[in-house]
Amino acid sequence: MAKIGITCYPTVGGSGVIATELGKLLAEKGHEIHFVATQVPFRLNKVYPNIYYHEVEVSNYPVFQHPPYDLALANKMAEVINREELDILHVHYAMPHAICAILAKQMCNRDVKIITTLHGTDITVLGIDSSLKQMIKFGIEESDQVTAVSSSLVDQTRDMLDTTKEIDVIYNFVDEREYFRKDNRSLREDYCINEEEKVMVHISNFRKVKRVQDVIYTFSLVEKQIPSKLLLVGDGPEYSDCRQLVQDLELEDRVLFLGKQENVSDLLSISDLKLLPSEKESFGLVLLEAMACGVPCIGTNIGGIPEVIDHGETGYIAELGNVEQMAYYATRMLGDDTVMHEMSQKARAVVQEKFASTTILEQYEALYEQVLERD
Ligand code: GMT
Repeated sequence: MAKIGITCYPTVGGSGVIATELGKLLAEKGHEIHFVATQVPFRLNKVYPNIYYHEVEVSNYPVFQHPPYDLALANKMAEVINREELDILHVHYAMPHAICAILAKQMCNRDVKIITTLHGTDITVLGIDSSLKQMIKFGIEESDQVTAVSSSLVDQTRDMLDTTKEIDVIYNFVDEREYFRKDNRSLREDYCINEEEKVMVHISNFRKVKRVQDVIYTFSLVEKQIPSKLLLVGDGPEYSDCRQLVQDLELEDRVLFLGKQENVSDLLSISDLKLLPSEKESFGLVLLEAMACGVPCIGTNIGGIPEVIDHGETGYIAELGNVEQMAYYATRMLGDDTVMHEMSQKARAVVQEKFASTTILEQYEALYEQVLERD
C-alpha cells in the first residue's frame, strides 16, 4: 500500500471532485491518503481513518502585495512529504500545483514521485496568457508521470506546449453509489413540473466558455414544439445575463434557476436531457454524472465531449453555437419515448463499461506502481 499526497483546488468543479473521489476510493483500497490543500475538499463528507487533511495557510503580511499561495503550498507539501514519508504526490493542474510539487521535492530529501493530472484549464489559460507557456511546460516535463482526462487534451497539450512528454489518458469517473437514477416524482411536483412535460437540464459554473445562453436559445426552440421545462443549475459570471435573456424571451414560467446545488443526482433523476454547449471542455464531468443517472446528453464537437457522448447512441454531438441543430436533436429525442428510453439505457451502460470507477481506479493504481518501480 502506498502513501499518497493529493493536491487540488478543493472547491473547484470537476477537478476538485475527481481528486477527492479518487482519494476516497484509494483510501477504501487501503492506501494512506494525505490531502494538502487550502480547505477540506467539499466532497470529503465522511470520516475515513486513513485520509488526512493538511491545511495550507496563506499568510497575508502587509509586505506581500499578493498572498503567496504557491510558496505556502510548496512549503506545506515539503513538510508533509518528509513527515508522512509520502511515496507519491498526485497533483491536479500543472500550474501551479506541479510547479509547487517540484519545488517541494527539491526542498526535501525524499524521492517522492510526482504525478500530474491535466484537466484542461492550464491549456485554456495559455490561450489567454502565452507568457506562462514555459512554466506549464516545465511543470509537465519535470513530473514523473502525466495524465490527461481525454485524448483531445493530450493532443491539445502537445500542440500548444510543443512537448513530447508521454501523457497517459485516464478518463474521469463518477461514484456510482451516488450517481444513479432515483424515483423522485415528488421533486417534480415540488417544481410544478406536469406529468406530460419533459425536463431539460444544464449544470455549470456559468463561465462564458459554458455558453449557457445557447442552452436558453435551444430551449426556446424546443419548448415551442414539446411541453417542457428547463432547469439551470449553478452560478457564475454569466448568471445575470442569463436571467435577463430568459426575461427577454418571456420564458420565466418555463425556466427554473436553481443556483448552486449539492445533490445534483436528485435533479438529474427528474431530467430527460442534458445540454452542454461549451466552447472549451476537456472532458465534461457533468455529462458523465448525467449519463450515470440515465440522462442522455447533447454537447458540442469540442475538446473531450465527443469522447464522452457517443453520437446517436447516448446523445448527440452538435456544432458549436448551432442552436437550431441542438434543438432539432433535442426534439427528435424528447418527442419519441422509445428513442429516449434506449438512449437512457445506453448512457447508463457506457458509464458502467467505459468509465466505471473500478476500472479508472485500477488504471491510476497501475500507474502509481509503474512509477514507483522506476529506478
Ligand atoms: O470547467 C471548469 O470551469 C472547471 C474545470 C475544473 O478545473 O474542474 O473543469 C475542467 O476539469 C474537469 C474535470 O476533469 C473537466 O470535466 C472539464 O471539462 C474541464 N474544463 C475545461 O476544460 C474548460
